[in-house]
Order: sequence, then C-alpha cells, then structure tokens
Amino acid sequence: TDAELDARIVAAKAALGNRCVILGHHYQREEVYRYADLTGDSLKLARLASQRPEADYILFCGVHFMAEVADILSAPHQTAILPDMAAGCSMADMADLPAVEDCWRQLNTLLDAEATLTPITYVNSAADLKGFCGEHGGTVCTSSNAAHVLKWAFGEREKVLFFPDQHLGRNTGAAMGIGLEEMVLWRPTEPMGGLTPAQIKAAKIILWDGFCSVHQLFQPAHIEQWRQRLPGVQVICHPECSFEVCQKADALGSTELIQSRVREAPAGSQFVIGTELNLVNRLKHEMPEKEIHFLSPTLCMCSTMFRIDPQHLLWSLENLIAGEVVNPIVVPAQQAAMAKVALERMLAIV
Ligand code: CIZ
Ligand code: SF4
Repeated sequence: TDAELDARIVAAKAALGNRCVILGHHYQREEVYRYADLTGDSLKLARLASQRPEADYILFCGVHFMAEVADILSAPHQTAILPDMAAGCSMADMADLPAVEDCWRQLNTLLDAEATLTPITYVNSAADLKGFCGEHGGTVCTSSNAAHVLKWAFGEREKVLFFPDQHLGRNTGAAMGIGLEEMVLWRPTEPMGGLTPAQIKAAKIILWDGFCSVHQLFQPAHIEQWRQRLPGVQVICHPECSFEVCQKADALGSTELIQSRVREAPAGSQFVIGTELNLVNRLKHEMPEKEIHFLSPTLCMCSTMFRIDPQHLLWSLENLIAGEVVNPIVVPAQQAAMAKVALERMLAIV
C-alpha cells in the first residue's frame, strides 16, 4: 500500500542519513518530489549536490542527462544514481555525437568551422556532446542562462551552432534581436542539413532540428483563449515552447524563473503557465491564494520524468542500505573531463 511504501522510504532515508542526498527536479511527480532533500532545475541541483561532500550517493530523481551532469560536477568519491535507467529525454536523444560531428565536418567544407562557429549545447544533451563543445571552444547553456551564453559566443566567433533544441535557440536569438532569417534549421538527415551554401553563410545561428515533445504541444491559440477568458492574466512560457507560442507570452523562463515569478506575485494574481504539468500543479497547491492555470486544455506530461516512481526510489534506497549501488551513472573519464571543460566555461560566463 501507499502507506507501507511511504514508511519504507522514510525508514530507508533515515538509515542512510547524510550519506545519501535525494535530488528532485521540478518536473517530478508529487509522490517522489516530497522525498527530495534538494529541489530545483538540473543545474541548481548539480551545484547543490557538489556542496554536500558528506553524501556519497546522489540519488537523482530526474532524467539521465541530469544525473550525468551531477556525476561530472560532483567530487570523485560521490556516485550519481538514476532510480530508473529508462528515464531519458527524447529531446536529448535527437542529437547524437556522430550526427553532430558529421554536421561539423560538412560545415567545415564551407567555412573554417573552428574559427567561425561556436558549438553550444543545451544542458538537455548527452555528456559526449558537452564534451564535443568543450573540445571545440564551445560551452553548455541552460534555459536560465541561454542569452548570456549566446552573447558570450558572439564575442568569440561570428556564428553559433546550437543543439539539440531549436526552440530555445530561436527564442533566445530572437530576444537578442537576431532576425528569423538569420537563424536556419539544420536537418541532420539531409545533405548539408537541407540548407544552401548561401543560407549557411548568411546565418548567425544554425539550429539543430530538435524539440521537446511535451512543450511542442502548447499552441498560440491556447494563449488567445486564456486571454479572452481572463483579460488581465500573465502568461509565462518555457522557452522550449515554439516561437509562435513564445511571441504571445508575457514572459519566458526556466522552471526556476517560473517558480519565483509566481511566488513573488501578490495574492489574487492570475497566471497561465506553459511548462510541464507537475510543476504547474505543485505551484497551484502551494499557492491557493493565486489563480494558476495550465496553458493547454489537454494534460501534457513528460513520460520519462514520470518513470521515476516511489517504487524505484525505494528500490534504490534499500539497495544502498544492502551495500548495492544500482544504476550508477558513470561518465567515462575522458568524456567527463571534456564535458567539465564546457560546463566550467559556462559557469564562468554566468
Ligand atoms: O534544466 C532543467 O532543469 C530543465 C530541463 C528545465 C528548466 O528550465 O529548468
Ligand atoms: Fe526532455 Fe522535454 Fe521531458 Fe524535459 S520535458 S526531460 S526536455 S522530454
């Protein structure tokens, strides 16, 4: 039963004490999130975990790339654990190292890639892609620092290759005043990304053809409908939403930004939020004195975030008590070193 499950998780946590820290991402379901010692977005969590040296185990209730970042940024004696290995990210899977290397090689036939292009990967990507960025003078960005990172990149080289999320890249570029015609879409399945040499030469940002299957479900019409219903409402969307949706929003931001905006608003404020359902529902319960709505009429959730359930959490904890580390996330040393270069470059920018 749920009560039994709850009692066993509480007991296992107590038995492990400070040796294990449980991290909970904003998109985790409530039944898991409630056991987290630390909560936040992926980067904040990785940073906080590295400040807990007494924790030998970092149990990441989130998705695979997040546990990889925790492994890379944590101390050598700390082990990152993902309670269910099936918790991946479909967006991260849209760009892999061979395809990005192939893109880089093709672009290099037209322009001196190493001198003209800065590769930037969204944190939602595999560790080897972060390593690629580390190796080629590029860096990583998150949804909270993408604008700072792009600004830095244009100070370094004239163009940016941005992967995997086309929407974060386009929305951030547009907010910086870069024209839509200066941002081109690279389709990895087509020769030369499906672009002409002239398009590539004129481009400021080359966007990888990736997206989030959850955030792509939000539509501009949803915003119009809410504005008709609630004329004074503030619409906040995650920048993984499409350009057309983001253009209609009042504000764009990461999960951390969305949470703090809503928390800071006075009682009676009305919000419509375009990001994963679990975060929106949590804010709703936390602040009944505010009116908070989910942007879409259908309930879109991240199915891989949802893989982490109390059963898997308990299983991980009880195995640790028995001396068994299941599902450790260990990024190979060479890859981790290059990925760390990219991540530390980002941490120095913002
Ligand atoms: O980096 C994160 O945690 C993600 C995936 C979203 C966000 O905006 O915080
Ligand atoms: Fe990936 Fe989208 Fe799920 Fe975030 S919400 S983990 S970007 S699939």
